Amino acid sequence: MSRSVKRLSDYQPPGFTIDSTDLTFELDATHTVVTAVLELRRLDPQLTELSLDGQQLQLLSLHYNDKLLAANEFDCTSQQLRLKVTEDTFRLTIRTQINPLANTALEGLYYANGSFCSQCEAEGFRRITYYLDRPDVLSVFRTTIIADTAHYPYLLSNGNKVEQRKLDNGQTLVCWQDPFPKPSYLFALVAGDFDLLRGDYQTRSGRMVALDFFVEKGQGGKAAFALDALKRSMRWDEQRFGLEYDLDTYMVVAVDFFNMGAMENKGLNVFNSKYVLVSEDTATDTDFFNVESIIGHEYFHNWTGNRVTCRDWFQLSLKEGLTVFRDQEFSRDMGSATVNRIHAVQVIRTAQFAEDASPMAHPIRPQQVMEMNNFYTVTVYDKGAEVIRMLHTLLGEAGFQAGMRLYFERHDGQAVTCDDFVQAMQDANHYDLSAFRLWYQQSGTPELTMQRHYEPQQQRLTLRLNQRTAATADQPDKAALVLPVRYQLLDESGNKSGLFVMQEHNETLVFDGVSAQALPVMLEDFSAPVRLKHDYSEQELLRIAMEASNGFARWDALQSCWMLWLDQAMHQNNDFRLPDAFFELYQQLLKLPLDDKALTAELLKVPEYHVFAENFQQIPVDAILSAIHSFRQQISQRLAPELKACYQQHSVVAVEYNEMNVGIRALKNRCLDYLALHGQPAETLLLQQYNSASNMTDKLAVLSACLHSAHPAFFGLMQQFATEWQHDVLVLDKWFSLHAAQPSAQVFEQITLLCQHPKFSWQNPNRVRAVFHAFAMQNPGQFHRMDGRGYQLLTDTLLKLDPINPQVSARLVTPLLSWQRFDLERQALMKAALHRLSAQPGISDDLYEKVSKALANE
Ligand code: B3K
Ligand code: ZN
Repeated sequence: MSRSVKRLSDYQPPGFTIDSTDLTFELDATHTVVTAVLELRRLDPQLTELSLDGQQLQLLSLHYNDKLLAANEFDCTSQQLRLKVTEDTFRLTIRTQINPLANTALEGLYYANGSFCSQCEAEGFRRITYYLDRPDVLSVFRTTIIADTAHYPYLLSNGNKVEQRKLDNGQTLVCWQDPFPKPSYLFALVAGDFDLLRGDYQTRSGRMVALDFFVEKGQGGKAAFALDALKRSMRWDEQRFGLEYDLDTYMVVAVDFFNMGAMENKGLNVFNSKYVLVSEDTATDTDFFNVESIIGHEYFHNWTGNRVTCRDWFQLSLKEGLTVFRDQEFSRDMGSATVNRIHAVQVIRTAQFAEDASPMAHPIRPQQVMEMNNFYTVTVYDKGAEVIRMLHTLLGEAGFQAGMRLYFERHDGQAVTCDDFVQAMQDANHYDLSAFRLWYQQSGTPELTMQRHYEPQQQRLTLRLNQRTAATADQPDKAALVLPVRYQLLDESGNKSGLFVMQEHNETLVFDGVSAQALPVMLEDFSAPVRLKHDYSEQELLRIAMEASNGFARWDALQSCWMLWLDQAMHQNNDFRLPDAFFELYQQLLKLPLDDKALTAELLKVPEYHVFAENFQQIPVDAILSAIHSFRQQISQRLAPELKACYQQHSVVAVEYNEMNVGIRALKNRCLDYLALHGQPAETLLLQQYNSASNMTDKLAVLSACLHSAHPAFFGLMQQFATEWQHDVLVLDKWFSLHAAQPSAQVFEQITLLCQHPKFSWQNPNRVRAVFHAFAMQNPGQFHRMDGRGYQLLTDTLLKLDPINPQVSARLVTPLLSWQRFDLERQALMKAALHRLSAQPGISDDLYEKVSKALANE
């Protein structure tokens, strides 16, 4: 195993490039032969040796121009193919053999569920043929696929189909040509038998684009929403960013075996079927939301990622941060803007802040990497999107769009860096962004402290702001960052709002002519990804929650209240009672919900474990869980009549997925979640909703309400659900997850049973995640058990999974890495688990990189 670390500072431009890549695949599940004809060109005349990347390839033959090379004329190791080169331009013909069926890592070309599928980002192409497998080598691809017609009627690759013919031996040959030069990570190949759902789209310049969705046989009807979402994405990108699609066909294939959500291969997106196939009876509103947002995300990559790509993998946020920003803006325009922002902020405050505080801390542009797949992180993606959002805040929509135009004008067809992007923003706006660039280099979560000082004589309010970023595992020293701080001053004499751009460690913001009651609401809409420490009292926070015009500010003030109350609950041994003013606020929301019902449902929610946990350096697991339990009990008891009335008022909703229906369902099901705590009397309500539900959102809401309230109806309903849905694996995944989140020791036997379920498969990432991600992330009580059983279960799982699929195992290990954040007993147990992993011979680079970092400062 290589175990070598690559550094951004070692970047060297490529010495050779590949002008054209002509690939022929003779497909066979276990013996696929790939013939690659590469036209190479030497860029650095000093170089006399060419080195191509390769992994797990069997070389059959190698030609230099027309000459077959003998084994002693090149050097072929498991990672590389090296040969001496004398000419400036030459052709290599490389024949390799691969075994797609044995490829359970699902990286490169793999065979699963009767189809061939590929995943090349980040470095999977080298598992297909020897190549310059790096994003700054752009080549024009032509791909010929030959396969058995009966089994694989559809043979797909990037670009336009230029040839299709039947061969004599029952095989078909199809040839694709992609006119846009692209790096190898955007290559894709799919072969199989599918249902095909077709649509079309007329671009604003009048070109017709064929939209083809390939999905599992019999599932075609479930792709209609995704097809529509694609059309909405195409329209939106034209209207908001002025960007139009560039090929004649846009294909989406949905497959069951996939390591992540989806992949933006040029003209041929591959999706996890979970993010394409939805219908009201099988998918929840959240599933619908995710389909639309991921369809949008992959589509938006066509410009931000494909037309302009990354110079090297350290620049990943160039395409991911920007494309997440774009998909968030798209979702915001499609649904409740406030709730969308709340959800995005929650990802930052839980998962991203946790990553910053972990041994895996890294800036949005990492400086060193062992396994690139480990850096498709919430930091690179979501914090990356926050950095783009800050640029948008500083420059405004018009300035930002001017920057985007200049970026494409300068760099269309190129592989560039994050600096190139910021430079385009800077030059288009004549705005000095030199200090801002630190966001790309510095990891960690800044803490912004605000102290108020009021002088009654002068009617002057002074805010003293201080920013400080604590050392992270990867970087000891931190400097001051540029923080755009949006604020609103709530004052009887009228509200003022504005933007304050903080640059130094300490700055002051002065408001004149304001009353003693004036209340500054800082960091509105989470205008910078920081932790805000303020000195508000409970009363003031509740005032913001009731009076602020901005829905996000109201929600955020309530979040701060919950932290105060958790603190009090912990100090009062759970004798703590939530204040009357809080109940009044909830009462009002239940009686008179806001127009935005989804926001009302968010306001009525007690934060989850992870939200509370992220506010502690050392996480008091048990205290948090028992406080959450007590808060929920108090709400359900004290507000029973209001909850019931609100539930009943909103119980009839049309099934269709749209903003209004989604909001009503969210509100109704929030009430149900509290009502389920009423034990036996709630049973009728629960069964009634379950049995009359016309959609999966309402059905699943009953199951999860039963789960949260440990309601005895849970097991009966789960059985009923399993019988109803045993044929549909995507629905069954929800059932797996609910079982794995069960907050009692029974969960261990249950998980053993789940793994023996006929539909469970260790090879399928969705199944594995449904069980074990749910267990490790949604079952904190059992995962963090003091007897170590939870950690042990996860470790056993990782040891079994790592040889099968390292990408999935390296993702699942995350909760064990942060052992330093727990009490000493748990620390010892978690470290023991990590040692078991690191002692395992042959552990993957993926897992090794994370485990070794976690154990580095033991
Ligand atoms: N670019 C892909 C992610 C590839 C992950 C490689 N391990 C999906 C996306 O961000 O759109
Ligand atoms: Zn992406």
